[in-house]
Amino acid sequence: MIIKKYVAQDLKEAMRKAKEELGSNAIILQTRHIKRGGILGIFRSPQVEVTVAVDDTLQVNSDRLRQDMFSGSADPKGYGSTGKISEKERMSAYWQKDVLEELQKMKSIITDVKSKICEIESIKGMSEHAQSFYKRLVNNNVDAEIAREIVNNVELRLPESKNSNEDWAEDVCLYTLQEYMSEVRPIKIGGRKKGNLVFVVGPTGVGKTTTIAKLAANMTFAEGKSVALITLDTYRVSAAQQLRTFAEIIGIPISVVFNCADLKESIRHYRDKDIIFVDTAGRSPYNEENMEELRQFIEAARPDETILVLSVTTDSSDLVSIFKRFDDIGVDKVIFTKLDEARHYGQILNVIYEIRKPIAYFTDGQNVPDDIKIPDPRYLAELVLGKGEKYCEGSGR
Ligand SMILES: Nc1nc2c(ncn2[C@@H]2O[C@H](COP(=O)(O)OP(=O)(O)OP(=O)(O)O)[C@@H](O)[C@H]2O)c(=O)[nH]1
Ligand SMILES: [Mg+2]
Repeated sequence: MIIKKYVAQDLKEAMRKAKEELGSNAIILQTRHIKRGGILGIFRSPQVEVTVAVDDTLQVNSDRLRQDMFSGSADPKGYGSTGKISEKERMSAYWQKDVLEELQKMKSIITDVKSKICEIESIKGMSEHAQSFYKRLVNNNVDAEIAREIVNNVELRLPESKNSNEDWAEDVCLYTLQEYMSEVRPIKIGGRKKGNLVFVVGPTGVGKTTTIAKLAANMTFAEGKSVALITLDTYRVSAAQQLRTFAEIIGIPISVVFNCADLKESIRHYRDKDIIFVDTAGRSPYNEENMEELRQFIEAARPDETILVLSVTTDSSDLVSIFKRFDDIGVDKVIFTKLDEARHYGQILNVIYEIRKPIAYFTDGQNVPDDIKIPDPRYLAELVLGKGEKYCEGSGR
């Protein structure tokens, strides 16, 4: 293993230097900003120092080895302790790398084939309908095990005599799917309780602010409720401005708060409103500091509900792990966004199956306030089964 440091004006330049010397297999171990030059620290220009490593026995110079082999260079310099390597060593390094790559590919093919065989085995004895539903569910991103459980239930509900009726079988499948996603709980504000506090949390860019604008507009205009907004997103100037613009258009008050004391004060200030939405900064759920800060805001505010916004364009397993991180601070329900940007919807079922939380809404476009809906379980079931052309090109959405 060769480990070297390179200093340059920026990372790109430092990596260019490293790759020029060590080849394209150089791996970055560490990067840091350093200050160099200048008198008494004045006029110092920041530079970047990268520490890179390469495996000098095999990978490092494989590109050069290839070049040498094809160019027929008999005596390349700079390899091994003697500064030279023999033709035999070169050939061996070259083939070792290729063989390893091939083995890796074969391993992944075998894993795929194994899981396909398991799949076929597990649905072999089932009716044609059940097998076809299984394929449809898996093709729509439903996790294979969940799909198997669902078609098992469908199979149990399909009496022999009705087995041949395709429409009826599909209805049974949709009904079964519906049961898995039946818990729909939009925000309810009624009665005499005022100052209902709703925190909207989630990773970056999933549509938190836009969704709050849609909800606030609908509650104000369609339901005649009094709404106030608070934003904790003070990290980007444009973020607070984005919500402020929505608030101005809707004609509702908004506060931008920087700390827990201000937050409590704003909540007190809006205590006579029917509902107060708190917009939070989109932060990585894997950043402990971010999550701790959010936890402190939530502990200070003690919201009536905390809603996690998840985009269906995110992979199922990521959605579940995002949920788990946010659930540390307590999540009551979820909103799925960007349904219009997805082509398969099995991830909705996968996530709900795993997290067992109600769905409050889904959103299917950028238009405020129209593109938000209270989910109908039947409709969700149809999406998950890949029925219809809900959001596909040419469907007018
Ligand atoms: N296609 C589509 N775009 C959406 C939807 N909801 C929001 N967006 C868009 O997604 C982008 C990000 O939306 P924001 O509301 O700013 O997302 P955010 O979660 O508040 O982002 P941060 O505050 O930066 O974390 C914007 O361009 C929105 O118009 C949706 O349902 N469908
Ligand atoms: Mg936002």
